[in-house]
Amino acid sequence: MSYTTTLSDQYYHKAVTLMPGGVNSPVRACTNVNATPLCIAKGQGSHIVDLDGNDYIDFVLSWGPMILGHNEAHVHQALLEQLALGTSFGAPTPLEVALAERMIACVPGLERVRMVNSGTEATMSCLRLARAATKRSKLIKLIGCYHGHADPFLAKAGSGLATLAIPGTPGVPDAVVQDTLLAPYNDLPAVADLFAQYGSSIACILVEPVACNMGLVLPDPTYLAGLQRLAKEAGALLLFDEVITGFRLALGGAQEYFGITPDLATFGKIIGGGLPVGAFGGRKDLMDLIAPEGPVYQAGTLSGNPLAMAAGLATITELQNRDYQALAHKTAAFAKELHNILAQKGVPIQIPTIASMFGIFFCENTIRNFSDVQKADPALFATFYKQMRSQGIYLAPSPYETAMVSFAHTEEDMAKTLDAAAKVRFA
Ligand code: HOZ
Repeated sequence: MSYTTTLSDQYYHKAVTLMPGGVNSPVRACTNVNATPLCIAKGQGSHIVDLDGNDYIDFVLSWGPMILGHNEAHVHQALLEQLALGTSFGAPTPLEVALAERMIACVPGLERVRMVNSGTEATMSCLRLARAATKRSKLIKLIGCYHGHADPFLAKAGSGLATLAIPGTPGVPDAVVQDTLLAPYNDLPAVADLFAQYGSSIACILVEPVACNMGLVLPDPTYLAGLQRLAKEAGALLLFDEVITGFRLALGGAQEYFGITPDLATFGKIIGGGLPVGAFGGRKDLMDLIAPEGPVYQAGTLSGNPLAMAAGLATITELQNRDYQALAHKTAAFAKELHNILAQKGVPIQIPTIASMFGIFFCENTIRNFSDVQKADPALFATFYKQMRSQGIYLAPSPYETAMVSFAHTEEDMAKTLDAAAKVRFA
């Protein structure tokens, strides 16, 4: 393919005169890999096409939602049908009831659910509920986990904050993050220490059950059960942020995959089928505290938006017919080959994988937490990213994000990606 990005670059140069950094979310600016963003024209299946007509195999998948691939036929049809009926009413519709019913049927710990518009909104509302239910204010957050951009979560967070090396952010009052207690991921003694020190004021532990926003970091086999035990002993709640893992690790998300049922959980991405959506839910006794059933206020004009509900419902319905294990096997086989190809080039490399996700870390050490992640070589990552992109392979432009595989990725896509990796030069 001839790879020129003239039109993408033109758009980007106009965009920087109109929007901060020329983007609507920081990581996609590609600054840390010393590249400019591609402007995307369309997507179909596992491929996207930029304005210049370059075709890419997409391992970003809109950062997670497009598990069926782009423009999937059932989702497309569901959206067309709803479009003809109207796009927003700010009132109940059958679709939101159908999606709630489907989610509750799939996710083990979900007895009640509230739809919102983004993962950030879900997680900030869920924290409010946890604080109200326990009448406590502090939360334990794991270093390198990312829970959206609400104030209490912007302490040593992953994703864009890690990519741009922003430890916290101006604009968040000290008093707000004082209630955010931090512990390294996969370190149960550190969490036990926090409970020993602040036990009676800790409302909850909030965790990505698989950390997907500091690259991909898997929980140690006993970690999630350990967090659950520590929370329970202290009368605190366990919150799973399943915005990425929900309906990706399995239909029942991390709760099904690991057999651990949290008190509350948040969702986003896949449940909107590519439209803006979020949700939080869990134990009925806790969710009954949400207004108007209870006193904990939470609201939204576009919550339960019928287009988003239609896309989400069509996606989950289709996922119920799909083979998650086969997708996991395909991803694991690919990750193993990719590891071999890169290791043969003499670069240090770790490719952790779980279900349909993999991480890319240019380092020797196995990855268990954020400080391990920080030992990876950013220059090698940037070299890899740019050479893969110029060969038609679209990866997240940051080692602090996770690569996604969809049901639409073919064996040919995977083979082409491995061929491209074999051609990357690091010297
Ligand atoms: N922070 C999100 C990924 N983990 C979204 C990044 C983006 O949309 O640019």
